[in-house]
Amino acid sequence: MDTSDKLFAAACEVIPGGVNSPVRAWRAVGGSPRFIQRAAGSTITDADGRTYIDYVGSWGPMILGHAHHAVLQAIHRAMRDGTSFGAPTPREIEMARAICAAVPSVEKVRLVSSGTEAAMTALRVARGFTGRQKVVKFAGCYHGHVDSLLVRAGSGALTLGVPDSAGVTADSSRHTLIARFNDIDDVRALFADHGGEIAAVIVEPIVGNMGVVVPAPGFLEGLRQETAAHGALLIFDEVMTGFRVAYGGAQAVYGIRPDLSCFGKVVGGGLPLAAVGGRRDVMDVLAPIGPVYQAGTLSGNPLAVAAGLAVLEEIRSPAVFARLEESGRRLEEGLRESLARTGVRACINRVGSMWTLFFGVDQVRDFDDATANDTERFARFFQGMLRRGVYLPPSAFEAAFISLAHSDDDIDRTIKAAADTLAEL
Ligand code: KE4
Repeated sequence: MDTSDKLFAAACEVIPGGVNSPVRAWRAVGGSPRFIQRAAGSTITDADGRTYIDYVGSWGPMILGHAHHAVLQAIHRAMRDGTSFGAPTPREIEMARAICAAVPSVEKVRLVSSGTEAAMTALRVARGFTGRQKVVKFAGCYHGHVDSLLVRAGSGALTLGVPDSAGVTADSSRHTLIARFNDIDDVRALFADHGGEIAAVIVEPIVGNMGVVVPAPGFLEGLRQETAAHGALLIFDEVMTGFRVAYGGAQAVYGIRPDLSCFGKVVGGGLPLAAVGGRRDVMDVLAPIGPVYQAGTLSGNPLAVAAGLAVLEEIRSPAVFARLEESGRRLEEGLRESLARTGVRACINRVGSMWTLFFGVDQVRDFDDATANDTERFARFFQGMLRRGVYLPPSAFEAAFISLAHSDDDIDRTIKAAADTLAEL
């Protein structure tokens, strides 16, 4: 047994499943998870001293790479003044202004501590603003572990093969309507049946939680038109895509103006910070000025805001996203060449620095396509890559992430490891 195995056994004694978030348990890929000791730049090092090129990046936050000097300095400087006050601070204004400046559809922002909180708040705001109860989500999209959204969810819920969760009462999910991603007729049918009752449609504009699935041409525009026509709000869950696929998020890439947006991951620089923001008139329903209650002891935490601001400062230049796109393009090209050479049936979906390799299918456009992928073969690929020093997301239903710290040599080594692994699949 190596150190990670021993640590996992010990963890399982006192932590359910040995992890604090299910997807980390490697249930879908076999073996026991590597316990990580430290990380720097594009690499992580486990408790046995093995170093890997990291494509999880803490599930998205590490766009600069791990332990970036600007982020560490910002945290260190902030922590000397204290860690949390439970009172407003000047930096929270800076962060709210930075998000509003980056995302034109956002006029006001509420900072929270997780993407789940952001999505939960967005739903409550939409229901409070419209006075309606129903929400539309898409099979395979994941918006955190909000009861009413843990229905046909993606990410860890899909990874474990239980898109619906025990403990979610029929009452809390009966106002949740499910549509197929990329099927605007499905959405139109729901509005035809429930139009006046639907408070909002919530969507990952580029899905990361089925693995990466991109919106079909016209789909997001269709959602915008349908929601506007029926007085429902459009919520973009950009927890993963915000500040990841572009500085202005997926809404900048596709030119759509949602009513509310959720952010997380990158915006917190790896510390617990997320946000919900949008139209001024909609956000003003929030307490203390409006009737919709929402609160958080650590909301806008000074260290998390300092870390997030440091990241936003580092990624504001368009050259950053050009670099991420170039790294992503090179990796995709190399993987495609390896797939062609080995004749392994698979497809790659990628937007900028977020990507997924799906085995056993030729294209993945929605939940049905994604769930047809060969998860057994993915598990073997994952283990083969791990043996060759490449650490991928331990699930076929997740996005992998490239950071600015991934060098050309990292990309080349990843392609080589993939070529060797595919050859033995
Ligand atoms: P958190 O509550 O985990 O901060 O955010 C929930 C969330 C909301 N919306 C989207 C689009 C998300 O991707 C997430 C969280 N993503 C998963 C990975 N796909 C987090 C990893 C985990 O669950 O451990």
